[in-house]
Amino acid sequence: MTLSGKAGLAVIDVQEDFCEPNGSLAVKGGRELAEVWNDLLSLPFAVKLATRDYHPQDHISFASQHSGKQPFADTLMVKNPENESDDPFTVTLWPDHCVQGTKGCEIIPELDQSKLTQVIRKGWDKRVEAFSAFGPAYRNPRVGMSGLGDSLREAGITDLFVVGLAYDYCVKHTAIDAVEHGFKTYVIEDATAAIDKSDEGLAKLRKELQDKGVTIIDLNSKELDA
Ligand code: VGL
Ligand code: ZN
Repeated sequence: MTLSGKAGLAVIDVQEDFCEPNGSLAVKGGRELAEVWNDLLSLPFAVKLATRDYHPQDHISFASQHSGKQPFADTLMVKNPENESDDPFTVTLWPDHCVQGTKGCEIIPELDQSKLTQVIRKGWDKRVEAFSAFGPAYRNPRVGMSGLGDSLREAGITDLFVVGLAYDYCVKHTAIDAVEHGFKTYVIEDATAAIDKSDEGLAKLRKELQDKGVTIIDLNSKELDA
């Protein structure tokens, strides 16, 4: 295929809080990928979007909002705020991160934002977790959707390439959602970094992505030939 015309690139959550040295939820090896992302942004994708995790201070995913709960160790069952009988989700509780207006919420300066066609904010509804660029995972009814599916379709995009941070959370969920929204979806694995870098963790992640219809490629793959 040729990238031009029908392919979009989604650069997920390349923000200070997901990067060393000061990020509250830093992914090792994240900031070092900036050059790779900038190179990808130079390819002829028709849409080049970045996302920002964009939480209010009292977001439900912060352990600090739940007394006695510890980040990473504890989870919380979260219902669809618009329909208590929709499937609830068990969410991991995190350190406070990507709070609107803070340094941690900023896109890292190493990313060349001048190449972006759009920036999408997610995670702004304090009632729900939202790993995916398309919005939270509730389906009945959908809540807090970003409108990304429609805007990509209107732009004529059929294929979406997903990179950024973190591979095992927001990259994963954006890619799985993109398949559900009908896009031929690729994760460029060497343009992502995971929180859980264990072999077992990565093997499970790859299988889950492939089972859901996501194609895992790398920077040398022919799919990226312009
Ligand atoms: C993310 C955990 C919490 C991510 C966002 O961008 O992968 N992970 N919020
Ligand atoms: Zn978050």
